[in-house]
Amino acid sequence: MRRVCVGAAVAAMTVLGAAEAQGIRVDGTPRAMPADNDFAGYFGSGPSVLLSGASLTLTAPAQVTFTEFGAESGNDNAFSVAGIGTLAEQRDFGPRLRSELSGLFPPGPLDPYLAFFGESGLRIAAGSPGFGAVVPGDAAGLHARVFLVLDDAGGDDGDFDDYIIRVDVTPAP
Ligand SMILES: [Ca+2]
Ligand SMILES: [Ca+2]
Ligand SMILES: [Ca+2]
Repeated sequence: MRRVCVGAAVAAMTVLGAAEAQGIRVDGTPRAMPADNDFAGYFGSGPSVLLSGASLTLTAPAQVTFTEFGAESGNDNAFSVAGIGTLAEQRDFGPRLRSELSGLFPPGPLDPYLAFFGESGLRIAAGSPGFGAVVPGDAAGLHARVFLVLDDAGGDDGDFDDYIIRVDVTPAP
């Protein structure tokens, strides 16, 4: 009887192990969190890392949800997911969860789908300098949640808090 229980526990651990391979990888240039990033205390309880020029990759098919988290700019910034829709900055600070976009994505680069839009419609695509991400302290790992953080002037003041989108990744149903 005991052996059966151990077997069940091992099976459960195997399932968890498989789930851990699911996630999002973020590449970019690590930099210190700017002192004037007004959201620095809201990115989660553990240590986190800011990456500029962020580039996102999915390791497995996933449901990815993009939720408007906050904004500091007071500008008309926006965030677009190609084929799904656009979130428009609501010009209040947050943090709070507001409108969201969600879709099923294949494994591979997410960059072709993602862009912020700054003042005058300036497009700030994934991988470009003003497109940042805040990830948990183990930046090189796979993540279930990251934050996309815009510097809407493309590096003008470098505070990366002008428009913030929370990204949540769950296994494809
Ligand atoms: Ca700021
Ligand atoms: Ca800025
Ligand atoms: Ca700002």
